[in-house]
Amino acid sequence: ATPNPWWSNAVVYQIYPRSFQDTNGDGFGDLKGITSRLDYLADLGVDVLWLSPVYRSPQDDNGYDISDYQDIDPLFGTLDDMDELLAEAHKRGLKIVMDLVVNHTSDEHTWFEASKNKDDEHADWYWWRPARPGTTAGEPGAEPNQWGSYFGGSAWEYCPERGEYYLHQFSKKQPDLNWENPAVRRAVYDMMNWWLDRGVDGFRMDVITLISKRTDLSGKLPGEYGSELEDLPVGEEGYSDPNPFCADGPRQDEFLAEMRREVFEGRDGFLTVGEAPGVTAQRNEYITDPANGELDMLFLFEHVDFDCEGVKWKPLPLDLPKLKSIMAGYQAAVKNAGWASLFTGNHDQPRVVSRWGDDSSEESRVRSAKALGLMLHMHRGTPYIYQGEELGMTDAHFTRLDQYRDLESLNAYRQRVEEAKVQSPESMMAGIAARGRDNSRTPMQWDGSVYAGFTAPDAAAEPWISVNPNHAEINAAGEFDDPDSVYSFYKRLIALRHDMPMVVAGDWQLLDADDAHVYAFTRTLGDEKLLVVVNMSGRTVDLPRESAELLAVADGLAESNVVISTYDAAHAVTALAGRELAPWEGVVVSL
Ligand code: TEU
Ligand code: CA
Repeated sequence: ATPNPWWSNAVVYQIYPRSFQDTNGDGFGDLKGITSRLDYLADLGVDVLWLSPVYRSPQDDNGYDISDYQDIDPLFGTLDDMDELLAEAHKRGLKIVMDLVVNHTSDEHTWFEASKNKDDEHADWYWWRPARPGTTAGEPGAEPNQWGSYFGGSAWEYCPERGEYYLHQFSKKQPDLNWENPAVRRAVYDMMNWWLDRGVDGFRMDVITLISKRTDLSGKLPGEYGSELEDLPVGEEGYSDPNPFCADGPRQDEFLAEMRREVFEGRDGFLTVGEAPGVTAQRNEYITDPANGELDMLFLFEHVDFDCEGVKWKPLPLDLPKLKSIMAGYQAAVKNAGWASLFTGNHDQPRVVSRWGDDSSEESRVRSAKALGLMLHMHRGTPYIYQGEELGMTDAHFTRLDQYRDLESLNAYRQRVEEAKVQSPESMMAGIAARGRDNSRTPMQWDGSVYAGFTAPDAAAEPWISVNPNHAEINAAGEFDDPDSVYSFYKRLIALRHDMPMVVAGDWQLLDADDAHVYAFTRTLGDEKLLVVVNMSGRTVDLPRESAELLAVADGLAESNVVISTYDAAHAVTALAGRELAPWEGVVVSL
């Protein structure tokens, strides 16, 4: 078998630059801010930093709308600042992975400006389509098909200069690139090589599994006038979902294999992770199997999409057996080939301690943050830590619409409450409070000062989004030297992955799948076995049957058997001897 690639025992830390550290007092995080915090990240023990986009952008979708892939937006600094960050990170043994957003560009990219002219060489770089026959271009109902945008409204925007519509699965300022056009692919690969030659260590690839769209033999998209599939089902907001026709499309493998050849061949020490909404665990194995030369790993989304009533704005409480079955599917799919990413948080998700833990008291917040971290990091795969997760940072708990910044939430409120009238204001505000993306975008909490040390107390401008008031109790300064802090616990989890081959390579096997409160599984490597049991609730619970039976065969457990636990080792031994777990008690024991 191929030797374990370097990233199989790495831990990746995601930085959302806009909210990480501001050094020039404009209320926005910047590259110099990241450089100033590298010692903190090196101390935490992570190996790779993934930066959300810092390229030139109108910031319509906070940088996921790129207008120049080979320049840094002045909001974050300059290319020199980027070069300094790369040098300083590499000095500390930290790798830097950039966010590659090439399913779409900004509508302010020169490629898109040029594409508005049908005679330009860029005319076919995007998805342009005429109005439906028999309609008036620009009028409602004239759109080429019924697709809706992830960010509300139609996925088609009329461009008067060209007299046609362009496709945008995301905001109207994010036109989809036409990957069927080899010139587009060439331009993307050249840009990627430019960054890798500059010292970047790889890419997180934004919705890279949406780049191959399903069309019929005549090149018509589903739902287009005259296409084989004309009438698409429409949802409660009056649009149809583009995902089934764009996720993991017919040329997905071809494009990823071509990218691997054209960009990564001959290089080493890099990491590629593809964001893959709508891709199944089985396809994860194929796409990440090194034999197929595509990507090193994927982000799958079933585990962060299931706890709602079909739409994220109608959240449901955690159904633990359902989560366990999804995670078991992920693990089973890469048992023999391929690799898994492990995440519960990122800049698009709410904070996991608020979503699946309990942030209602300091005690339950700290315990549940540790339990959730232990649960995730003891799986087989590469863990991703989202900035602030290592501190146990919580959701924003905003109460007013004007506190939110994210166009996804603001558009959804207007679309669902005011236009389609499919959700009440109260229900929608509760949904945004529980699942809005701004929950994870409040400034990083460095200390207890007025803006949490994210920006100076006398900064010229307020932070772009409110600092969470609980930064007085939850901040890095207060946790750094506290052995019982969430920060110190994450440090130990990260060290385990570096020090215990079992944690990296051990087979994963779920136990007690149906238990509604305990997440239990084993890791096995040769004749070594670890038992992981996590009480994912705030009540004392009995150990479920299979876990208890496994413990019974192990003679008396001693504290030396406890690898890590969310209480202390003595508490763990007593609890397991009593076949019970205290609230949010997570224990890893070697049997
Ligand atoms: O996210 C893609 C995506 O699927 C998101 O729409 C996310 O799943 C959803 O918002 C959760 O409700 C990527 C980026 O991570 C996101 O920040 C961008 O807004 C999006 O692509 C467009 O670039
Ligand atoms: Ca700044």
